[in-house]
Amino acid sequence: MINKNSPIPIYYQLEEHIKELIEKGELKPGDVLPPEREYAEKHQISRMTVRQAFTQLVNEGYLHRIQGKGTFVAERKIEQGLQGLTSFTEDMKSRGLTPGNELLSFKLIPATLTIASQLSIKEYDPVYEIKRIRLADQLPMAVEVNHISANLIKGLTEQIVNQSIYHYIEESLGMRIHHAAQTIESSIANSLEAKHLHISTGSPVMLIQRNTFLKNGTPVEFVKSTYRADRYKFMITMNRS
Ligand code: 16G
Repeated sequence: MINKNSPIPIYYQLEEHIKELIEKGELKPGDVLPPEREYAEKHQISRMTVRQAFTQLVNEGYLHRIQGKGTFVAERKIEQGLQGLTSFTEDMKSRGLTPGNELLSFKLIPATLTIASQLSIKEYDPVYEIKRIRLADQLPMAVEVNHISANLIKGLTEQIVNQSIYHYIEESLGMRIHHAAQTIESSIANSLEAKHLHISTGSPVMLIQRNTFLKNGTPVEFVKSTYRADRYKFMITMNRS
């Protein structure tokens, strides 16, 4: 497996070998890897080289280390396409995962100036503020804070937001969600986000902001989502015209 005469660096060969085992399913999420020392002895290479391969795999999200316990195979990341305007519920279902919500709070509040300008309404107009932990197969993926104009989207309840907001807007209200503008940036989890997402404070997260509109340009929602960076990646196909 390791060819010392190859011009390919040894740490890289080991890295590729471990990746292959993960991709073939011979190493599964949650499996512990043999200690660095064992790898080094088995392949007659230095511990430093093994460490370099492990570190690389940790950085790429294939492995994660737990202090004092060892190095484990990480959960596979969920890959989300960026082309379609979909809801969390739809995204999870299309992957064969069960979507879920943990409702943190559901309030009707007067719009602040910022929220009002995002939703093209007046300051103090009524707005639903919905804070949810979004789950996939019961595992927390994201913390999401939605702001929705109560005069536009009428009749939201805790029961509805515990399921799908998009489904309610389209199927019950018969409105058509048409387009959105979204930004994605990297950030680190604050202590509250970390608690909700079951990660340590300071772990990498992706901050996504979405403004969604009806066909005539009326804003439907202003949403901030914080996604676990170790569980999610975004994919886009591009054509050069
Ligand atoms: C997604 C959207 C969010 C939308 C929600 C509706 C992103 C980054 N955000 O989480 O803007 O409010 O879906 O989900 O994708 P629901 O219909 O399952 O409630």
